[in-house]
Parts: sequence; C-alpha cells; structure tokens
Amino acid sequence: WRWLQRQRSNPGPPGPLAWPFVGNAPQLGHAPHLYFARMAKKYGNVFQIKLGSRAVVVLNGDSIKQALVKQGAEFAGRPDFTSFQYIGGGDSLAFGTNTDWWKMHRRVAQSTVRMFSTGNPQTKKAFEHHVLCEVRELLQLFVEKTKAHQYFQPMTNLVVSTANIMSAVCFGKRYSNEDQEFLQVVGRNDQFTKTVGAGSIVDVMPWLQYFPNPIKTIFDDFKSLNLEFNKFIRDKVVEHRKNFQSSVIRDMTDAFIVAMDHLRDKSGLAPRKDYVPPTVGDIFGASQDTLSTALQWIILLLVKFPEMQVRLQREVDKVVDRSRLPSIEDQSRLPYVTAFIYEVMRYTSFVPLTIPHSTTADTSIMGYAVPKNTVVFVNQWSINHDPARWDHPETFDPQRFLSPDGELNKDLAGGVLIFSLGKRRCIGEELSKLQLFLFTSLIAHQCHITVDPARPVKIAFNYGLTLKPHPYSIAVTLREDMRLLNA
Ligand code: HJJ
Repeated sequence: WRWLQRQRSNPGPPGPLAWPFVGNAPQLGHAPHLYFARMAKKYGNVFQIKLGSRAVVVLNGDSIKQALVKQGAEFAGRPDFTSFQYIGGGDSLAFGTNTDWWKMHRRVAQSTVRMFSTGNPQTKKAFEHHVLCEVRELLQLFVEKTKAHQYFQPMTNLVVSTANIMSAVCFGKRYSNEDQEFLQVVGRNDQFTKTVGAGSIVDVMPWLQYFPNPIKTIFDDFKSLNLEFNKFIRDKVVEHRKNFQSSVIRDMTDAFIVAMDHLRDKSGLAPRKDYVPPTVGDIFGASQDTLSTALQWIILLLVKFPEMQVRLQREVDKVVDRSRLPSIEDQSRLPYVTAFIYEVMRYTSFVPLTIPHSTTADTSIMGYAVPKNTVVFVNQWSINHDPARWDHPETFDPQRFLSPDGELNKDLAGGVLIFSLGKRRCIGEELSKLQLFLFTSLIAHQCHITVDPARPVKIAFNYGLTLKPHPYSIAVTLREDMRLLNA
C-alpha cells in the first residue's frame, strides 16, 4: 500500500506516446533540441521520452539548475553508451563515470588547464601569444585566398587554426595549414559531433552496428576517427615522456605527466593505467571542436550583420590605436565585443544539449520520480531561447547585454547557458572565453569580412553535440597594412 501511495504521489514525468521498438526516435528529426522545446511547452520542463527501449528524462528551463546544481551528485552520471567507449579508449574524463578517482582526476585537469591559460598574468600572456601567432597566420592565409579566388570557404582553416593554438599549448608544436596528417586528425569533427550528440541513434539501438545500414557506416567512421585521434595523442605523450625533464615543464602534456603520476602515487586510487593520453585528448579534442565551431558562427554572423561588424571595428578602434594589437587587458573597455560573443553563444546555442547525463541514484525532480541509471538530456537551448528570460529570443541582438550607457550587464551575460552547470560543467570555460575575445577583437581590428552577394548566408545548422553552420563563402580584406600584425 505504501509503495502504491508513493507511486501515486510521485509518478514518473509525463511525455509523448512512444512507438514500440524505436520509441520517440523518429520524432527527434534534424533538431532534437527544438523538438524538446516543443514538448516542454506541452508537458512541462521535465518530461520523458523513449529512445529505442531506453527511458530518457529531458530537462528544460528551471529544472536544469535544480538537477545539476541543487541535486548535483544524483545527476552527475554518464550513461553506458556504446559511442562513449571509443572516446579516449574508454578512459575519457568528459564521457566517463564519476567515481572517486574521477573526482580527483577532474580537479587535476581543471588546475592544469588553468596553469596554461588563465592561471596568472604570465600564463595569460603566453596563451595570448599563441593566439596572436595563429590569428596572424590565419588572416594572412585568408587575404591570400581572397586575392586568388575572391570568395572561399573558411571552415577548415578555422579548425586547423584553433587546433594549432591548443597544439601549441598542449604539445609545443604547430602545423601548417596544408599538413594533411594533422587535417586527418582534426578535420573530422562533424563525424565526432554527429555520433556523440544527445539522441545519437546507435547509443539507444546498439544492434544497428551489427548489419550494413547508414547508421553503421557513420558509427564505423566514428570508431576509426577515434582510433586515429587516440594514436596521434598517444604518440605525443610517448615522445614527451622520452625527453621529459621534471625541471623544465615545456607544455600542458608535460604538466599532466607530472600531475597524473603524482596523483597515482599519492592516492593509490588509480588503476595501473596511463591517464595522460585520454586527458590531453579530451582537452585538445574538446577545445578545437568547440572553438572552431564558435568561430565559424562568429564569422557567419559578422557577415550576416555588417552593421554590427562596423560597430565592433569602431569600438576596437576607439580603445586600440594602430600602433599595437588588442590584448587581454582591453576586454573591460570593449563591452560590445563581449556582448557580441555572448549573443553568439546565446542565439546559436551551438552546444544545444550537454553531453548526456545519467542518474547515480533513485531520485526525483520537480516532483517526478526518476530511477537510478536513467538517461538525462539537458536542453541548454531552452534556457537561451526562453521568452520569459529574453526579449525576442529569436532575434540576434548583442545590444541586449548592454545597459543604456553601454556597459555589459553581467547578470544577463551569466544567464547564457552553454558550458553546463554543476559537477560536469566545462573546465575550459575561461580559456575559451579568453580565446574568443582575442580572436574577435583581432579580427575587428585587422580586417573586414564580406560575403558573396550572389550567395547570401543562411542561418542553418547540422545537428550534433555541437551545431555546425552550413558551409558559406567569404572574402577577407585587411583594414590597414599587414605590417602592424607582424609587429
Ligand atoms: C575529442 C573531436 C575527438 C576526443 C577526446 C578523445 C571532451 C562539445 C562539448 C564537449 C566536448 C567534449 C569532449 C570532446 C573530446 C574529439 C573531438 C574529434 C576525439 C577524441 C560539449 O574531444 O573529431 O575527435 O578522443
């Protein structure tokens, strides 16, 4: 009777009717986050669907903070998805389960990332230098391409560029834009993103990987890309261990070797495994995929809204004259640049759903029972497009983050959700915001970007863990002589 009463007073979340065998998978379509937003209107912020034979609880709006922060431990798990077992050879920090070892491992990763990006003024300068060098190469290439072809597609160069910044930080090495080997490793983000995004079919219907069909082909590509990626990273770590000197920490890989070996000796918790490669893999992989996606969107929106591009240039010109380049210290005096970046993150919500979570215990959320090991999708897009939070959420308008006297509204900016919350929130947030600020202000300071008038850009995406814009073509001209950039 008690059991029955509990079931009655605390049932599972409501949701749409599910088909046998496939569940609601056919309804997700090409934009699961939009389908979820529609369902949230109908059933409320917490609802349940079925994918294959698995129950999935989808969190929208206010329920996200409740689950990930207030009930953080219960919602910090990861499902045992097939695809996750191939990332970092199954030892990825981002896709792994939260054990005691995982918690320490995460702390070490967090402090090591900080040590090489935003940790102190010195490391910030070193990081800024890497970004500067890479933007210089990139803009030079863009100008050459414009001279040769007028309009060209910038996507691949943006991937190589961001990968190079993190390659410099992680491995102390950069690659040429023509390096085919490097491109083979970093040029397959679309395949990665497609397979690990929430709603990926192979994870909920794993039997699809066993007979020829389109999903199997996508999954085979995913497996091979991970094998190649992991080999690239492992070779780097082997090389680093070979000429390692504890007195000279050359890059992030060296720092991880020190930190992880120390952690392993001290805690006794870690299995006898080398966790340096999967950790460096996560940081290198995550940063190049997300940063290149962000830049692809930033450039698309700069050419879509040329009046905003001019306003960015004016603001940067007012603060940074032609005798030097924008730097980290300028950020507080460049509120429009910062507002523009926040609006790109809000409007595109290019990580619409976080990496899938799972519950670590029987729990409840907003009055609904959720059993242990339930898959949980977190709809970040629903926060960023909630009409109760934002005026005209479907309008791209950086001005929304500025007060009438032009200052950045930090509360509003803090309301954009793209790095997740709680125990699984992104460890690269500061690094990535710094990098986006430098890229955007450098582009505004140095060049002007236009789009082929014959082929105006459309704001459309391919769904995955990160939303990629459809390909587009641009022309890039320097605003001033290139000498400045070389100075
Ligand atoms: C990769 C692209 C990869 C890894 C890691 C091991 C940590 C976008 C969001 C989070 C990022 C999640 C992480 C991704 C790890 C990539 C990325 C790729 C192979 C990898 C929300 O990144 O093409 O291959 O192997």
